[in-house]
Amino acid sequence: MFSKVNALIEAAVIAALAMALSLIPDFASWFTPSFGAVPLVLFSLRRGSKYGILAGLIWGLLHFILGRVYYLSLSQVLLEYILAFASMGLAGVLAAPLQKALRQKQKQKAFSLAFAAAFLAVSVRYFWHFLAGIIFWSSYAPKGMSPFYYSLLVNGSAGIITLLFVIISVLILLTVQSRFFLPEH
Ligand code: 218
Repeated sequence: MFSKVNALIEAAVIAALAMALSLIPDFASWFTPSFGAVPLVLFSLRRGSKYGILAGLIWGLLHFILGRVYYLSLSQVLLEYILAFASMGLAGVLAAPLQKALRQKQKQKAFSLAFAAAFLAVSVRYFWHFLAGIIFWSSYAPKGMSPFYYSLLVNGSAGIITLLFVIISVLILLTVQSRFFLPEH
């Protein structure tokens, strides 16, 4: 199922890197960007969704090992630390078209595909957090604010800032080292 040893090793390293970046900042602020999303999306665009989802899953699981899980209930934790993190690997569904565009030197198409992949990964992940926000985090909403708008505000802003960081990184890497997205082994 996971036959490429190089890709497996990369998945483990990327998950560890994403987890290390998740420790910034060192306090719970749901408005802050998820810096770990950067290596995860880049890796998914290099290796495709199967390895990307695996790396996302490991990233989510590392939160348990390091005691970084905010637990409200079992279903909340499964939604926010398993499903949401694994979803980030979905960026990899556009890896093959991106690689084709790069090989054919279609720079503009490559940029569009990478942006679409980043948008897909980040929006699916934050959709799960948005949903969890309405269902599980409503008691944290300021008085008078509906759980829907509270969750949209919190997770929408975190999602947009995260997407911004991911898009800037993709733009830089595609410009200076597009070979990253064309693994040889
Ligand atoms: C309104 C609201 N507050 C907090 C959370 C929890 N949440 C949000 C974003 C990301 C993560 C994963 C760890 O970084 C978590 C647990 C929420 N969903 N909604």
